[in-house]
Amino acid sequence: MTAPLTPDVLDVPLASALYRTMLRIRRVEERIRDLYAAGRLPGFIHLSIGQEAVAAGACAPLRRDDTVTSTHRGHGHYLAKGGSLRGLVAELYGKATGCCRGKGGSMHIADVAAGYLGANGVLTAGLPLACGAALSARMRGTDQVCLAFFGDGAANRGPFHEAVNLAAAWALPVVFLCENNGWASSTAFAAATAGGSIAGRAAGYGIVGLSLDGNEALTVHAAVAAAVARARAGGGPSLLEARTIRWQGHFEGDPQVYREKTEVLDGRRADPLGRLAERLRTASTWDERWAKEVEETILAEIDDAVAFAEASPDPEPAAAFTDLFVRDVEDRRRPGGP
Ligand SMILES: Cc1ncc(C[n+]2csc(CCOP(=O)(O)OP(=O)(O)O)c2C)c(N)n1
Repeated sequence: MTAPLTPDVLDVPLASALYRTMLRIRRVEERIRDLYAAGRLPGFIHLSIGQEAVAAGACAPLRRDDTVTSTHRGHGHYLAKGGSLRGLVAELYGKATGCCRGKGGSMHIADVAAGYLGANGVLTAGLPLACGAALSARMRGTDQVCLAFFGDGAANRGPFHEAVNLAAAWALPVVFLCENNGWASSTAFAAATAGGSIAGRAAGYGIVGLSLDGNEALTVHAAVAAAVARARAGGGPSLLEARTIRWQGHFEGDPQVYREKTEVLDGRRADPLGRLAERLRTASTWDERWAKEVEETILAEIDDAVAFAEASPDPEPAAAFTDLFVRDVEDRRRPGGP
């Protein structure tokens, strides 16, 4: 059940691409953290700093027309799925140019064009949606796969079992990916979770279950690539569990009185970015100039997204009454629509 999946031979282009995606997520979220602390962003913010290997490794094997459902901690998932950085940042600012026209905010980022069916403030709500997306793909005769991200806390709610059961019974093309960061808000994994593993529950549904080192991007990539291939070929769902560590509080501003400071220090030692850089270095393929260029490009892109968001207009008050029903969305898609 524990996956021996880290490939021995390094695929340098893949490792480099994953590194770039992870660094981009890290730098974007650091900026979001600072903007939030400065009072520039409204609402609640949940960051995934330290967990970037899961987002990057899981989304890389997906096609653009594959779909993803996400959680309240979904900025990294959105960026890894190919979402718009400008759209994300403007959405966090609540601006009309945001990917949800400023009406979603951090916990409700959605972008159908990018195959990102939505972050979700309702814990576990993405799992039944993933079954719907997968069933829709089958009924439309496509080979699209849906990947559902969720946390270990979410796995203890009823919809997790309903969704995994249905997907298994109907052999739906879903990859269930639990991002187990050891905590559900302030509740420790062990305190609320029977059986010691989320992946172990797969046996009860007769599907493949794998527990992975979620700080190893290449391991996550290999496991998800295999699960996606299986789902695409009609082999049904898989239940993967990527064990990782969240470096920040549950939400920005969380005083984290429930955990030892040493845990975050351990997390920093297991830094998925550092590990991947080390892997490239050991293979003698690390290029300082390349790394610097990647960093600079990312920082410039973030500056651009922040400037774009700050210069963008707020939504018109009347916009509160649009996008409420699917009809609105269809009207807009029609040529000459509003
Ligand atoms: C149905 C529901 N119940 C409770 C909450 C409150 N809540 C928000 S996040 C969270 C814990 C989530 O833990 P986990 O699923 O492990 O994800 P993580 O925050 O660790 O990424 C809870 C209980 C909620 N949003 N929705």
